[in-house]
Formats: sequence, C-alpha cells, structure tokens
Amino acid sequence: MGAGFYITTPIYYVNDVPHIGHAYCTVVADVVARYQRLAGKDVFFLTGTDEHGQKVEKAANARGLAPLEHCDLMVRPFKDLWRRYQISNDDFIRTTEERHERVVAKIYQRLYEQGDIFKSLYEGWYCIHEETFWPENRLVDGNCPDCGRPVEWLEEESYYFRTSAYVDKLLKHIELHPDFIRPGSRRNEVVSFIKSGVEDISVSRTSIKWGIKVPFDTEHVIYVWFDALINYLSAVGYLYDEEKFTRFWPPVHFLGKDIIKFHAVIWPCMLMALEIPLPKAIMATGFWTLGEQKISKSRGQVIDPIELSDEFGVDAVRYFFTREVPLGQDGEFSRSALIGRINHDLANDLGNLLNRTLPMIERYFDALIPERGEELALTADLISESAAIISRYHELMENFELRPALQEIWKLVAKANKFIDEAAPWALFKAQKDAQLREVIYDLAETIRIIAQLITPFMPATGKKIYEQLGLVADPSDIRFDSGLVWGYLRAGTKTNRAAPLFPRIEEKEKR
Ligand code: ME8
Repeated sequence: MGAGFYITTPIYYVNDVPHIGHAYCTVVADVVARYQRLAGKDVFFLTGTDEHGQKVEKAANARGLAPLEHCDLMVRPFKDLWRRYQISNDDFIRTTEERHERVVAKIYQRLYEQGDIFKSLYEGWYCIHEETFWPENRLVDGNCPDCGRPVEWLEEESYYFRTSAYVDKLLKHIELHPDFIRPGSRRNEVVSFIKSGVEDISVSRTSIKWGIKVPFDTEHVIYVWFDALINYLSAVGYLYDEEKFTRFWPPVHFLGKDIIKFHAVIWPCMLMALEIPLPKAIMATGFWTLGEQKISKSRGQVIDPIELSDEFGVDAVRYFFTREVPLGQDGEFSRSALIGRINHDLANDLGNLLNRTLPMIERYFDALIPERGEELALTADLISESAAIISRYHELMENFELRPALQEIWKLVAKANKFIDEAAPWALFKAQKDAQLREVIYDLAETIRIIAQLITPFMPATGKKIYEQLGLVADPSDIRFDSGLVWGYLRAGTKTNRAAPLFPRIEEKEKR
C-alpha cells in the first residue's frame, strides 16, 4: 500500500460548462486533500475531464466543431472554475491525452487476451444522456430509469467485459470492508443491486466514432465509461511510472451518488480483473436540488458557480457547501440559507470574535501580542477545550465528516466569544491586573489563530487573512498541523494588523 494519500473527483463531461454540482463535488474533495496535506501526508489530488462518448460528440456537432476542438474549448471553463475556487489539484487529466489513451488501450488488450473481454452481439437500449446500456426490464414507461429521457435501440456487435466473474468476490470485499462504500445507505443500495444479478457489460460501440479505438479491432470504439474510469490509473503512472503508482495507489474516490454503480461495481471488477488492489473508499456525495429537483443544465435550472462566488466570495460558498448538509445527503439550494450562514456563522460568530479581540490588543498592548502572564482557571479551561476540539476535529476529518468537523470549530468560536465575556479583559485592565490581562489576551489571540488553522482546509483565503490580522506572514496552508496546532505558536511581540471585517453582513431576507 502506498504511503501517500490519493484522492479523486469524477472527471466531468465537457458537453457543457460546469455548474454548481460540479463545483460542489470538487470543493469537498479539495477540503479533504488540503486537510491531508496539512496533516503531513504526501497528497495526490486528481480532477479532470471526460471527453469521449456520444454525449460530447453530439454537443460538438451541435456547435459545428470537431470533437477535439470542442473539448479544447470546453476544458477552459473547468480549469478556470477550479482556479477561482482555490482547488488545489495536483494534476488534471483529460481522457483525450495520449498518456491516458495509451493505458486504456493496453488494459483493453490485456483483458481481451486473458478472456475477460470477449465479442458478442449487443441488442438492447442505450441512454445517450447517461451513457448507459439498459435491459428492457429496467426501463420506466419505455424511458431511461435514471433521467427519464427516451432511449435508443442498439443492435450491434460488441465486446463485453466479464463483470459477472468478479461480483461474488466484490460482494465479499464489501462485506469485509464496511467503509469501502460510504455513506452506509449507498453501500446497502449497491449490495442489493449486486444481489439482484449483475450481467456482463458491453464495452465497445461500432456506431460512434468519437472515442479510443479497440486496439485489436479498430471498427470498435471503447465504451466511454470503461475509458473514463481508467483515468484514475492513467493519471497516477500505472504501466509507465511504477514509483508514482506504488506511492499513491489505492485512491479514495469522491463522486456523486448518480454514478455510484459505475464506481462501486464495474470499476472494482475491472481492478480485480487487472489484479490491482481496490480503492480505499468510494464516497458518494448527494445532490443539490432546487424545488426538490436535481440541479442540472439539461433541466434548465442553473446556478452559475462563478456568479455565486462573485456575489458572495469563494470562501463563503465553500463554507456553505460543507456546512449546510451532511456529506452524502441531498440539500435544497437556497440563497436565503446561504445568506443566513454568512450572517450568523461568518459575520457574527467568527467576525465578531476578531472584531472584539483585535481592538483590545491595540488598546491594551499597542497592537503587540503580549507575553503570557498568570494562568487562571478560565484560561486553563479554554486551552484544554481547544485541545479536545482539535482531537475531535482530526478524528472527524479523517472520516470525511466535514460538517461535524466545522461544528466542532464553531464550538471553539462560541467558547472564545463566551471567554471574552467571562474573563472581562476591560475589568482586568481597569483593576491593573497586568499578568492576568496578558494571559487572557494572549490565549484569546492564540485561540483565534488555532481556529484560523483549523478552517484553512475549508476556507484557505480566510485562514490566511486571519493570520495576517494577527500579524503573521506565513500562510496557514503552508503550516503543517504538527506545528500549526501547537499552543504557543504565536509569539509575543507580533504586531497585529486589524483590517476590514472578513464577512460583512448581507442585508437581505435570510432563512434560519
Ligand atoms: O458523470 N448536485 O460526469 P458529469 C451535486 N463523466 N453534484 C452534482 C449535481 C448536483 N445537482 N449535478 C452533478 C459524469 N453533480 C462522468 C463521470 S468519472 C470516471 C466519469 C456532480 O459531468 C456529481 O459529483 O455528469 C456527479 O457525480 C458529477 O457531477 C457528474 O458529472
């Protein structure tokens, strides 16, 4: 097993520009990648684009472009969006790249030679939108059971992948590794799907041209899902960079619940056929809905992630994504809920903590962080509470429990706000209790710094801004937890820089 930490997002279809659902899955994976880096792991965080298949070919045709030209244009908005959202991916794979196509062809060849890919006749239904083959008995009123669109009848010679040979072994793996598919509700869904019977799947097409050719039969193009899943191998050096591959494999996959069967059934069977260890975890995220309908371009409900970040700021959106719903569950997207989070959690709770503390440092200590003084029961309690929260935070973050981890941080924010009221620095100042005042102010500033360090995976720019206000020049994204979460990192004599409030209140109707 590799010593590194490998995490992936789905590779997104380039038939259209990205929307908020794409941003969501990539942001949550980014939070985990950033956390693991700060925890000291050697991280490889991968995202990319899925560029073959009928859906992309159709989109290119509609624009009068050659498929590759269309892809070259459409990849830009994805890359721009990731830059805007401070996504810290280490690589970006496109399935039209040679490094990918080569690995796909080699894998296909090997599976054919060992008898796991074989030729037969495909007769059945196909949904272009979902790029999925459907048996007759799965259709709903003659339409695709997933998206409800009409399906097309296919009758063509096709290569099949022998999924059925591996499903029993897969079922055992799922039973032995309860954390393999998360959350548990998705695991149950996958298990009952497997138990209902998994057939061999068609993995080539003759009626389309846009894809990777079957190496030993060039009339056939490799099925887009078979091609796409292999990105997780081709990007990490499989068959060409042994050192990299063994360093990082196996991965943790983040993906939407719509594509769980591809990742939790077909993909593990492909890996077993190749004798490659299975992923550490397959984490299915939920959907953002509007009026209880999945947000999607084709349904005409669009929330542009760029406009959203223009209006509210990237960190506020990143916070909302991770704080509003538990990972794995659906969430109804609402502007008023977003504004509510900004006003209450960010402007009020976090913002006020800074806006109360920094002026006291200026007033009592000329804007210089004081030396610690005389410990009080109250300050000892704040320090031990912060240590307890840090340890729960790690436990939660290791398990991708992002929302509970934020709730823990906000317990510390609340605790620090309450500490100000109880320690009443203004009274200590008046009574000239200098040693106590110094301790109270130092501990408060240090708590704020720890909070900034803890929120950095979620809100990297905000963590940095808080550090700047405390007078620290280092970016908390560069400070590993083993030094950044140690009490006492903040040095006496550091000059603070109060700035404008991090999150101004938004005066618009909000929902609580
Ligand atoms: O399926 N809410 O690509 P895709 C939350 N190319 N997440 C959403 C969402 C919503 N309303 N809508 C989409 C593909 N997503 C394949 C993947 S991987 C080898 C190949 C997210 O462009 C969610 O993560 O259709 C979903 O799985 C992904 O976008 C699908 O993106």
